Amino acid sequence: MKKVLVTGALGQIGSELTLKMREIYGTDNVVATDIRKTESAVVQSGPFELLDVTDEKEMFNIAKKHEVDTIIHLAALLSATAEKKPLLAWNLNMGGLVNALETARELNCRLFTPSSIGAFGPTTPKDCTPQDTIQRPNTMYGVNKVSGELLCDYYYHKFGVDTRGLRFPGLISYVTPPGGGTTDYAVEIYYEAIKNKKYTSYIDKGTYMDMMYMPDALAAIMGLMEADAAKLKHRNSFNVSAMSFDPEQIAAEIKKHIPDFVMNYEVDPVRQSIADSWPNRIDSTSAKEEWGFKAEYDLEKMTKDMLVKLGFKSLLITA
Ligand code: AKB
Repeated sequence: MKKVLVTGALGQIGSELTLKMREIYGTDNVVATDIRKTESAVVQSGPFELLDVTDEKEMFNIAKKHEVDTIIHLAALLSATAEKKPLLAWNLNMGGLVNALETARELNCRLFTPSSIGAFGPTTPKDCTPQDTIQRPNTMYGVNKVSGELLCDYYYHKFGVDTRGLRFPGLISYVTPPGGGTTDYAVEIYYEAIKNKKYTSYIDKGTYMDMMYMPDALAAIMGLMEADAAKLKHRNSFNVSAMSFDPEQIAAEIKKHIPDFVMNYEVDPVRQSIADSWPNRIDSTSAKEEWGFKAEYDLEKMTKDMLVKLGFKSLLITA
């Protein structure tokens, strides 16, 4: 990766990945784009262009102007929003991806785009979910993710575009909050624990989902994009997970630092049914074997770091 274009650069992954890549590849070599412009570090610290990813011509022109060799296509709606606005999700998630793939084909770029645990469905094996398995999701987000995986493989086989992807679990970060996802509770809980010492979970006890701390997710994207193509048996997309927990377990971990933290439940049927259709824990063996994926953070280490980074000062943490 010498010169990179990032779409959705002000979103949850993009806002951290852009800054990290600017540190590694050089500020001018990472061009951030988003549909909106803010006063954020991403906009201030390097090249930035306004881009609606459904505008193919504009995407092509920006990529050509900056002579990029890699596209990190992140702009998309997450699962809960996609379920509320399925047609918008189809148009944005699939339209944006087709435009990114076409731009990559025409300009001979590599392309990364995230898939998700949402690419699995109720008939997928729930535990130790294999890399290659049944994918019949019953959500619009899942339909987008499976179609995206297939389309990226198609562009690789048909046109030789170097497409690569990861099936991300819920991503947890103290920098930019996610929006419209099913796993967002695992981020909100830390903010509420510090602010109010209580949290009402919209996901029920006993609902296990895969999760990952953002530093591991950023390392995974760059690790996969730098991996030797000859070693990749899979491309779109690799299972990657760092931990799996249910709301009771994350609450218990927070309680170790904030003993009077209280967890309540008010289950949201839409997000609960999405969560119920996803695996409990996926198997990341192919990612480990083919390009050396590894995660540094488990629930305990992540919780300590999240609380410290969000400004919580605890004797238990510093002891
Ligand atoms: C979501 O909840 O929609 C995302 C995901 C797991 O893809 N965080």
